[in-house]
Amino acid sequence: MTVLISSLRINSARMLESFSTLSLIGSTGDGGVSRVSLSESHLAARTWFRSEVENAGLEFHVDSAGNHSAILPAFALAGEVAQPTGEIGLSQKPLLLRASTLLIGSHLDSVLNGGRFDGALGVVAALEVLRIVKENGIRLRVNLEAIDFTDEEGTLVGLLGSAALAGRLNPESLKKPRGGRQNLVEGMKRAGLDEEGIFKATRPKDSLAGYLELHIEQGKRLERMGINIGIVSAIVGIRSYRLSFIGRADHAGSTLMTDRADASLGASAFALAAREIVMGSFPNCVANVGKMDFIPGAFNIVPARVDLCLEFRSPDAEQFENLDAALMASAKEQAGRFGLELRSECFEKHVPNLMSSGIQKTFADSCNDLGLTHTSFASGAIHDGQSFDGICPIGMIFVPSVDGASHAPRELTKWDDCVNGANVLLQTALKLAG
Ligand code: HGY
Ligand code: MN
Ligand code: MN
Repeated sequence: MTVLISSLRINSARMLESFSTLSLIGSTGDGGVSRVSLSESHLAARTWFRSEVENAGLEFHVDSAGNHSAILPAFALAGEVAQPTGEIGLSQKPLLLRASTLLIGSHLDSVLNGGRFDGALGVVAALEVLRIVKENGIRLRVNLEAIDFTDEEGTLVGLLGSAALAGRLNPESLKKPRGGRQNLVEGMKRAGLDEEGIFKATRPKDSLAGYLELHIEQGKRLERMGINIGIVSAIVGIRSYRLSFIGRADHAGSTLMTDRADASLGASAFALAAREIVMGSFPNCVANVGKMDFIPGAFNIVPARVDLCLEFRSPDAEQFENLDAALMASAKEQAGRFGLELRSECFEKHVPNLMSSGIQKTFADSCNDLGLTHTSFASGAIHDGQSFDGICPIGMIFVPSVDGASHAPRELTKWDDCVNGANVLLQTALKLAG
């Protein structure tokens, strides 16, 4: 039976069943999920993933960074002399060539009380692509690998699994992870991982043919424009700091306002100043103060210290440095204004990355073949593909987010849009791997 490859489509009902089952794992009951990296619910999702892979008759693999994969090995093309890998004689079985691998991935971990589509859609779609290729007996020159990367969200480190696989993990980022060293150690223990093993997950650079990812947009652009598919042109760079504004604990009642070294004032003034700086001088960047811990933290004690979690992002490397300098200068200024000491700790930095123009074109061809409208823009969220920049071609597509919502239980993408994205992923993987 010859299969017209361009006519192949994913099995929507099967993918929906997978996605719906996955959405129950770590469900917060309000449409969202909470599956923070290496938590029990995240590990339960990985157990589910393994059963899906094995039930689909695909090879299961987990590496020493905890990345979970389904693998569909490459097949020797008829008449091609293959180097058998350990098989005696020229068996009729397809030979597993020492081929390179096209990775199709995303992540099963979520942010705390997040949405059920962020990452999860990309993993179930990747799995569905391998199922379709397998059940149609399509022979590809490369291995196809659907992969769920460890700690994409940075609850512990950030892009941990993909950076480890790419050989780009900075040892410092595990020594001083943005999610806290103790949390990382406990997570690794729950998952049966160890630091040394994580660094051993590196793959040979020439073993990767490329990286593709389907993801929800997590913004309003596609919905506003009424367009089916976003072809990602670039992914922003990201930097995170912990800033500590240090004052002095005092009695909240008997200490004159003029006598206080109130840490809350410096931290609060900085949060407002950061917004002004970005909106005033860096309009295509963003900054976020996602957490402030007041220490000791009581009604009647003037805050001695406030630890503030700052994250900022830029699509442009040079502008990034200027934004970093402007924000740090402002933090110093606000600390000085209220007689506070400032301490800063910088966590992992990811530079902005361009997506492969070749893959962008192949995505566009697939959209056209499928009669889907498409546009191209940079991603304001970071993604695992950044770990592979300069190692293999990387490409991403987005599908619309209803009201742009994400990292919240109201995160939603219409199922037809999910199916559109998965079909573009399937057709593009076949074009690139064929
Ligand atoms: O934060 C992000 O950009 C992504 O969702 N990890
Ligand atoms: Mn994501
Ligand atoms: Mn996310």
